[in-house]
Amino acid sequence: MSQDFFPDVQGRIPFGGIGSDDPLAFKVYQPDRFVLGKPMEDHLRIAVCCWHSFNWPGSDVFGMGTFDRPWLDPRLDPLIAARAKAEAAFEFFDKLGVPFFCFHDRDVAPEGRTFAESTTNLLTMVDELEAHMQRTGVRLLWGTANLFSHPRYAAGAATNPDPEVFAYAAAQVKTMLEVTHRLGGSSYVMWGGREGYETLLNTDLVREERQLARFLGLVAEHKRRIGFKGTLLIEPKPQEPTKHQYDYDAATVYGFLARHDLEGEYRVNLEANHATLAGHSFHHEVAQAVALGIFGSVDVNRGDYQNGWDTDQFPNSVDELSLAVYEILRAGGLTDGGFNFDAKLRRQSVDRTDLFHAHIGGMDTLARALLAAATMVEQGEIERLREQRYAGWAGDLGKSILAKDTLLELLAGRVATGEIDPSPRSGRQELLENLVNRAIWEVDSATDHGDTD
Ligand code: XLS
Ligand code: NI
Ligand code: NI
Repeated sequence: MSQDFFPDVQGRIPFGGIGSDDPLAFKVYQPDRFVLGKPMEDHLRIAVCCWHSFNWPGSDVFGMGTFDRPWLDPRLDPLIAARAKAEAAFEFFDKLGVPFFCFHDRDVAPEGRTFAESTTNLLTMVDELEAHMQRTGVRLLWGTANLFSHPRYAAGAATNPDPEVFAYAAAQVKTMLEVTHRLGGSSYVMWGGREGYETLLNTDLVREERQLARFLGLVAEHKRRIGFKGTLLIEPKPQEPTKHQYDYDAATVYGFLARHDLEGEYRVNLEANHATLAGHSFHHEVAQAVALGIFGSVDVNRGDYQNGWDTDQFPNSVDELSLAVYEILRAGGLTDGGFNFDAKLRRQSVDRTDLFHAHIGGMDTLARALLAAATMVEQGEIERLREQRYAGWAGDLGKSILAKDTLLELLAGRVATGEIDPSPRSGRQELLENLVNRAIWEVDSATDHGDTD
């Protein structure tokens, strides 16, 4: 089959520059443009996700699918449909020019009547994916198992009250981890969509925590057994579909890992809209994960400030993303992580070409954010002010406190004599915010002039 599923786009989406009025050209994203010593493409490691973009028909809780997706036609034989879906997806990746994709087992292959049949379907499709990957050069950023759609997982996977469900989920993750390894994935993601509760009245928190820790331990052990060198990632989310999810946010995940001796085994895959659902900014989640040493990868999207659910929209705010990208650059940049578009179209975006508009806009937003963040790093003023703010800790008093060379009594004595008498200093927040805006606006004028250094 070599159907042209996206006939409106012939060949690769070109770089048009900020002055271009071609809606199907990048305005800022230029994969080979050098930023802080490496190509933009390697900074951002952009991935397209298979679930929202290829496996979702545009349905919501009130209505059926709206999208024009011939590969999702329920009248097709499931494996023929899966093949067409893979063709469409790789045609899209290739035309868009992204280096990576991500998928769940069930996004690419239909669930069979038995576990064995599901696995056979998956492995059949993995052969196809492998061929597409070789043909196009598109690589796997991460793989994951869908442990939330099937009715068996209604009460959770690892945290299910029934150990048989735990075992079933374990079998599914084992298979998908091996598939990810075989396809050369950079990492493997665990999103515990239903690892939480609907009501505390039927929930044993102590047991469920122990089960989840055991599950994560088994996965880490299997990773070593098969020699998979990629990173295991936990994707925090506070709720939805459950009322409460155990992997609430980065700090909660870190506490859980530390409590269960799993530190060093897992990092986090942070999603922008999950941060806002947890009552944080995305900037906070990234900075917190970096501070805890568990930052791994990003699911990039945005929420709607008037809605309380995961609207998973494509990102379009350079102001917000610049701050998150700045934290990532400060931490040394992405290593095996990436920016995966875990984002979906609106239900009225029924044309197949809308998928291009969404990704082009998201990639340009990310690229602009990268340039702004790189300017902040290069100018160094924000870091200088941050360091200056803590300068006292490099002096004798600060050092002796941290070195545990002091006692409350000694400190109190020095304060009592008036030797220590602190005076308030400006936190300079407005100045810092102006520096951020200046970096963003500088990018504006640089791209206006077609400056490519
Ligand atoms: C859902 C999650 C999910 C994970 C992968 O909210 O973001 O899409 O990224 O299972
Ligand atoms: Ni996600
Ligand atoms: Ni999400």
